[in-house]
Amino acid sequence: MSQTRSVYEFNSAIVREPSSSVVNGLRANDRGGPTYEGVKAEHEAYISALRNAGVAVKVLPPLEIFPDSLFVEDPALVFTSGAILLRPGTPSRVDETVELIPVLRDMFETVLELPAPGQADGGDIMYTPMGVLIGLSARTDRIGAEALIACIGKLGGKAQVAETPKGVLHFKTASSLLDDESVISTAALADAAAFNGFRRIVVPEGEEPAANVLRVNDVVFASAHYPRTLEMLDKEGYRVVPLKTVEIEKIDAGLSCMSLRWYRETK
Ligand code: CIR
Repeated sequence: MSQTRSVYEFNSAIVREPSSSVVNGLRANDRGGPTYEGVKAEHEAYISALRNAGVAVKVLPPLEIFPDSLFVEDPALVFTSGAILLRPGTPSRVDETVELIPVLRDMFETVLELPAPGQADGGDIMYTPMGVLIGLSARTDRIGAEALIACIGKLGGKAQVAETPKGVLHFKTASSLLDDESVISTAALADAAAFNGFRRIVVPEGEEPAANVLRVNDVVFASAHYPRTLEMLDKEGYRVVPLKTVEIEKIDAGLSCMSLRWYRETK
């Protein structure tokens, strides 16, 4: 996994189309479910943004029996050197991994499996130039995190455990990598030891969901409806691509959740 390119340089991605069952997606607080049409529109704009950023996107078909399966980031983890099938930490999502096995075997020479009994969701995992951070959460337990560190080691990488703030679904719900030196997070993660050595940008109070941005090559995808965060990122010199996330936020999702991303080496 030793590489000279940035961890946010991607030329390949996998996404999965939302199914009409997305209206029943998991949520911690019910503020009314999303509409299928609304999610679909946000998903289509996201695919276009990935393509505009120079990424080849493989679009998988919808899976009616898995309402949350468009959040393809959670059941697997991908690197240039191989893929890891995770063990999602919530019962209704566990078998999403099965659906990904043939896809990943087709696209990667090496596909590892996180061993039982640990659990880990991709939403808790952040690539950084200093190694991979694995946030412990209600979805990712310590056994899963330790087993994942071993899997990442087999692919030539290193990883360490971090803490996810209480009441937050995933580590990356509250933080994201912006560039090789900088992270953006909510105030709850602003002093996190995991980010020692990084420049830290904190989203304004009231705009917490805006901490889930997605750096892809030269651009930063950010939620379109958090004006103070958008202005901050713009002032910091980032090329921001604002994307609507109103519907997916109703089921606790953000911009990183909707893809698996990696740099595929051509032989
Ligand atoms: C879930 O609770 O699993 C979905 N409703 C949201 C998943 C969001 N995924 C992510 O942040 N990586």
